[in-house]
Amino acid sequence: MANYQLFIDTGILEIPNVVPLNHCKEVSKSLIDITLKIIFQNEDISTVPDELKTQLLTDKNLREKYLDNPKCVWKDNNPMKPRVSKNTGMVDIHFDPLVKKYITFNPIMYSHIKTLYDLLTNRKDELCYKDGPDRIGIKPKGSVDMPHHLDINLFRDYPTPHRVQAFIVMQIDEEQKARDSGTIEVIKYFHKYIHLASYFFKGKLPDTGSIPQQLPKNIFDLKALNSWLKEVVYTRNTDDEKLLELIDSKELPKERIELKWESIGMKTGSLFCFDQRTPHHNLRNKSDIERIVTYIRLYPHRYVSDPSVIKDYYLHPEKYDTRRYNNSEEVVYFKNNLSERTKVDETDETVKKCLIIKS
Ligand SMILES: O=C(O)CCC(=O)C(=O)O
Ligand SMILES: [Fe+2]
Repeated sequence: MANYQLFIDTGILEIPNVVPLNHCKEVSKSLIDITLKIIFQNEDISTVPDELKTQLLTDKNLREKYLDNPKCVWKDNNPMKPRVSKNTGMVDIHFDPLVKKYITFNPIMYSHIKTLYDLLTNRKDELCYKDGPDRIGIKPKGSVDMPHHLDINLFRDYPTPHRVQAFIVMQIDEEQKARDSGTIEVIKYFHKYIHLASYFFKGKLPDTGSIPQQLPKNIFDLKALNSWLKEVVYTRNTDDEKLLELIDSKELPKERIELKWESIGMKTGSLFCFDQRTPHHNLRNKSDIERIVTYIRLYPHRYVSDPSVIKDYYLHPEKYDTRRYNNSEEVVYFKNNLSERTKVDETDETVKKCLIIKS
């Protein structure tokens, strides 16, 4: 059994062997194929050696060597509009048939994430895809660090429940140093101190209200935060009534925990979950093996205001501008057989829960 308590304590949890390796391999191949097809549909990439093809996404020299239009990786040939970002690696593929088959409605994955929500909220609830199916991520060699961020805003009310953010690793170089493998880097235990961090960074970090909130390393200074926690918070060395109240408002770890960025070495087939209050970003990749993940955004049913649209996101994505399905390159590329791609088995128990299909 997975050590769910570790998630509550540290804010992160890796659960290995959620998807068998042969399925991960099939999915990875399919995701690479589709991404290359969509991005390079007007180019002939047959002469590019197979092991270099995904590096066309990150390597300008390679594109100049092999492509008629090396700028085709950008929308409108504009480098400010990358079709696959070199730092996030996120690709707008939502309806890959193998992802649907092995990942999106995977009952084991579902049950782990449900257990975490139940523990977090102290209630029991089924889960669903409130915003439709999520994207995938591909980071080939040459990808760079994603900006440090939080997917909530430090200075605003956080949505409740805190989302259990999750992805499953389809492919990663397990031999490569984590720092150079494309994996995620996080600050464990941050969720225990987030209310204090919010106080500490007020007036230091720009308060724009935007989500994700960027945490530039020079301003989001962990060394300064750690010293303040040590010298002011844990010793209660302050006359500030508001701060004292804040310190007492939540139970802090008895011994102060030094907050630091940590890259998380991971295994193919693992489900990785992190508390939404955890700062994170994925990393550069120096390996020949692409880091490929499938993101999962499940929410408890009771946070859905209109259950009738959930099923529709999946079955009629072309109707929805909201998640950019309507204009997504995937939906446009497959418009003639989109229903084939998005069709689901409405009798499957996990599909029913995830899409709130009433029997
Ligand atoms: O790819 C990752 O490791 C994390 C990406 C990310 O920022 C997220 O899932 O919110
Ligand atoms: Fe994120």
